[in-house]
Amino acid sequence: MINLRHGGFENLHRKPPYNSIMRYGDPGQFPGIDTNCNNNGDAVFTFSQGMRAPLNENVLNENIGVCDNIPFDWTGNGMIQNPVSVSINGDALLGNLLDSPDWGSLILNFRAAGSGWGNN
Ligand SMILES: [Ca+2]
Ligand SMILES: [Ca+2]
Ligand SMILES: [Ca+2]
Repeated sequence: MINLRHGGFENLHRKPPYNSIMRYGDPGQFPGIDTNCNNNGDAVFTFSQGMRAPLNENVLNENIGVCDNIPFDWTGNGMIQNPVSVSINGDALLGNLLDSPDWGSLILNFRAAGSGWGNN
């Protein structure tokens, strides 16, 4: 069993900074995580390291994109702008979208090793 929700520490979906197979959509569960900061999956299936900067949907800077200062057109209008206000996770709300360090939250539920061995 793993102790993760689809936004990592929360149930908020489709957060671009949250780069994990736990995330719905692309990047995320089926396309894999984004390894080159273009916000599309690259067929790498792993968990988030929690190292991406938050994205505040009220004041997004398209010049710096989702990581590595690679521009991303969040508003989809063909122009790289700063600032823009737009919801980028598929809901109608503007909020601060946070990455989440999955590896620290993973709980691996091993059975007690060796139980029943050599003592019957
Ligand atoms: Ca990518
Ligand atoms: Ca734009
Ligand atoms: Ca939103």
